[in-house]
Amino acid sequence: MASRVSPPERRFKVLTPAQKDQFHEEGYLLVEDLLDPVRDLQPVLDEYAEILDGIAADLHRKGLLRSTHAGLPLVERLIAVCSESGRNFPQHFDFSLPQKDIRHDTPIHLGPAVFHTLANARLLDLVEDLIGPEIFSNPVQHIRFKLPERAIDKSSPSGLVSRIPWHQDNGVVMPEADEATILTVWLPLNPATVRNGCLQVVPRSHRQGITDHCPTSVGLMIPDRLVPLDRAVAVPMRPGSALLMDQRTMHSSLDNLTDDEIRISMDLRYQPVGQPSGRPAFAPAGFVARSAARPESVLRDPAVWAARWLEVRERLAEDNPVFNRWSADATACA
Ligand SMILES: O=C(O)CCC(=O)C(=O)O
Repeated sequence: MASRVSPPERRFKVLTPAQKDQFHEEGYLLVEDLLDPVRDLQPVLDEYAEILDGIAADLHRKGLLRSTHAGLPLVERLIAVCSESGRNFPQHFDFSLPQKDIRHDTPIHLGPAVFHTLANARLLDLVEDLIGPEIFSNPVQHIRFKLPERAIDKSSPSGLVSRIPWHQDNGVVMPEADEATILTVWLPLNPATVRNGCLQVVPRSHRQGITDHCPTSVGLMIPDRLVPLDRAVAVPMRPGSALLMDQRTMHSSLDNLTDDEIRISMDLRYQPVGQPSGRPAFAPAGFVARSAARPESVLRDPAVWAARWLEVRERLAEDNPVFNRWSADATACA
């Protein structure tokens, strides 16, 4: 019987040569209006509205909420649920695992709408423009619901709900990926503004290698004195736009200074097939997202992706892998 091989993808160029040059020169590139917010992003928000529904019902049952706040739109409802319960739920929403204390029942959201965003054809066309036709979806990936200050649970800090300090993505993974090419694609699902905590980048900082990072409660941080802060540029964005970053570009996010907005974003990473992911503990959950050479290797089934993450969780609940190379005792952190 003939083997069933998927037809080759139709591919469209997204970037002009000038945009590619700009990316390589500056270490970042804003690509406006890449995706359609209604067609491409709303299904993800709908999936998260369902997750929140389950969280609210559970808290209400336990007597931790007076009402489930049903009927409120996603942002208003999440703020109401977090501020009234005094709790945040970053891990219930995230589509990756935490870097410590992984249990057999650690929450993780592995819905089809999230998978279809990771594998979005237009997004992959863009990625292909920079890294070529053999594309691996790196498992270092997150959704962040950046809450207003009043809704943050200060007893349980998380970089998924609060400001992220200066860092390079290359610094956040293990040295095995120092020579790899890992492209970060940052996607806001609603408007990212200077007031609600958009990203800021240091142009051309990708040219200087990896700077020392220090562990903090919300993730790894380059001490401010090692960051050329005078060159930092804030990058407000519309939903549907994409910010591309080199793995060595220094970036951080601003505080959410609003009272009633949540900045919602996905940060995704892609690299050429066959390179080390930088997070070996999660590597089996990465997948071939596009391949001209071996189209049959492309993962198309969200259920298989979800099952791989659950297998990784099973294994890591028994294991205690090392996730980072930096120590708080380093001279740079004093
Ligand atoms: O979304 C944020 O606030 C920070 C994201 C980030 O730093 C990253 O994707 O590496």
